[in-house]
Amino acid sequence: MEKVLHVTRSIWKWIKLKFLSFWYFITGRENPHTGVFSAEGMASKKASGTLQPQQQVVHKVIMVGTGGVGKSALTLQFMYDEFVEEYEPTKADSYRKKVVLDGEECSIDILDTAGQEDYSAIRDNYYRSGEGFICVFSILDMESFEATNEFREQILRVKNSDNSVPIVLVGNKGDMREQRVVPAELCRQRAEQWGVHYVETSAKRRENVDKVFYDLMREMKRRKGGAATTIGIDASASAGRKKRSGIKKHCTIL
Ligand SMILES: Nc1nc2c(ncn2[C@@H]2O[C@H](COP(=O)(O)OP(=O)(O)OP(=O)(O)O)[C@@H](O)[C@H]2O)c(=O)[nH]1
Ligand SMILES: [Mg+2]
Repeated sequence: MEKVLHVTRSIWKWIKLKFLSFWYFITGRENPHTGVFSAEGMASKKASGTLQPQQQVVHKVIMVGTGGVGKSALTLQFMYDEFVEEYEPTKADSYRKKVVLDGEECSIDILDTAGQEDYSAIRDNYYRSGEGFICVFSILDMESFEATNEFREQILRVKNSDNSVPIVLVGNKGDMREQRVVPAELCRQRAEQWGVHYVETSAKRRENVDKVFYDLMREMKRRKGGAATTIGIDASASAGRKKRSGIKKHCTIL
């Protein structure tokens, strides 16, 4: 008898849960048991501009610059606190990390692109999806510095913008400053000309790495205002997972 009662209670509980899930789905209300919104509910919340915890803001960042300047090294330091000495040219790698930006939890998507010339034709497609760009050169390589102008022009062209795309100019390999060939003054001038921040980094020593990403995210957040990109519930769980598959003038020297 007790067994029959137990089975009946379980079936009743199951029917109740299914009914409630269906109810929350069709009304678009938050299910207090799961914290999950229906798709419709999410859309209306997004339109009203109030982001719930499950709908995190995502900042989409793209690493650009010529081959060998340290785009991957900076990305890997930011993601995993590790420095890779060996040079392995990138084709395209994407990463996602949950971060707390000025007290607010959000996510950053990083697309680490290929600097080598062979891949230049596919850059347009990548740039289209970017909201902010980290334009990297090596302070040991004048050509890589010169090339930053072309990267910026391509970004502005693809984004159909005059100069309102968030960009940070980064001079990397700061740990080898005694061998520098790009004068710091020239870097500052270029950043001033572009109206962006200039930061000198060392991916090897993890100097100013976080600053680059956080400065850019702040700028992106400021410009996005209410129209933030959001991700759904399932994507927000992928913290730290590698998914292989008018600006103030500012300068930071180490
Ligand atoms: N000393 C020093 N070496 C660095 C630094 N950053 C990167 N490197 C080295 O420079 C080489 C190239 O670095 P990558 O990060 O692979 O360069 P990349 O810009 O991603 O190159 P592509 O993927 O071809 O576009 C590697 O051997 C790194 O170890 C740095 O801050 N200091
Ligand atoms: Mg790379």
